[in-house]
Amino acid sequence: MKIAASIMCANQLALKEELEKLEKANVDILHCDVMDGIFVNNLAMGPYALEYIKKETSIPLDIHLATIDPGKYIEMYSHIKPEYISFHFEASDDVERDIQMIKDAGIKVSIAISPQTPVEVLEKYLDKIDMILMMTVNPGFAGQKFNMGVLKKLDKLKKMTAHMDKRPIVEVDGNINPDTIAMMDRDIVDVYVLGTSALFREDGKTYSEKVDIIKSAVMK
Ligand code: S6P
Ligand code: MG
Repeated sequence: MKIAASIMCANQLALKEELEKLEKANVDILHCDVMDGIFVNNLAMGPYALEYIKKETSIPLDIHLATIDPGKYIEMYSHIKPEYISFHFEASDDVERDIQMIKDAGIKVSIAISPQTPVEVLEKYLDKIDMILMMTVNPGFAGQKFNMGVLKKLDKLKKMTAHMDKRPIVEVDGNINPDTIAMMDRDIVDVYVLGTSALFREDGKTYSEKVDIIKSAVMK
């Protein structure tokens, strides 16, 4: 199990302190949303911001491109050298090419799918990718409600990958908290992205305490 923190949800005026607190809380991955105002109705995290973040932290980055034209953004962000780049299946007009572009940059490949996209679209790419980003809310905004339809998709994905010696890891993103974790089959989920609902809302607890709460919810 790995814990990722969605850095778009952190206090953008205190990013340095936020990164220190996330490191102290042993967060495994920094999930970085990139939004273009077209694929989703929001804007987030340009390359300059991510360059500073990459320099400042030892936590590996996972860049989530919620954009049209993935190839353009893969080119724009590859020099940051994240561990993973996820592009949206729905946005790609050539999935094989986008996979190859990420591989050629020496970065691990992930395909993201929105809640309404059937998981079967990933079938022919399963042995070519390192991660699947299963969106549990519509991409675009923090603070949304968990999409229950994704539970069945996770079950299907478990069956689809059961025969594989080494399946891609699975990351869930959107309204991840102890209640939604309890509903998921945790055998198929490897990375939990925490945003406003489990980590960044102020409630008097430290990030370490909140990460521990999530870890024990996963273990239950
Ligand atoms: C949503 C984005 C996510 C959010 C995160 C927010 O478009 O891809 O990464 O930042 O899911 O978490 P929460 O708990 O506010 O839904
Ligand atoms: Mg995301």
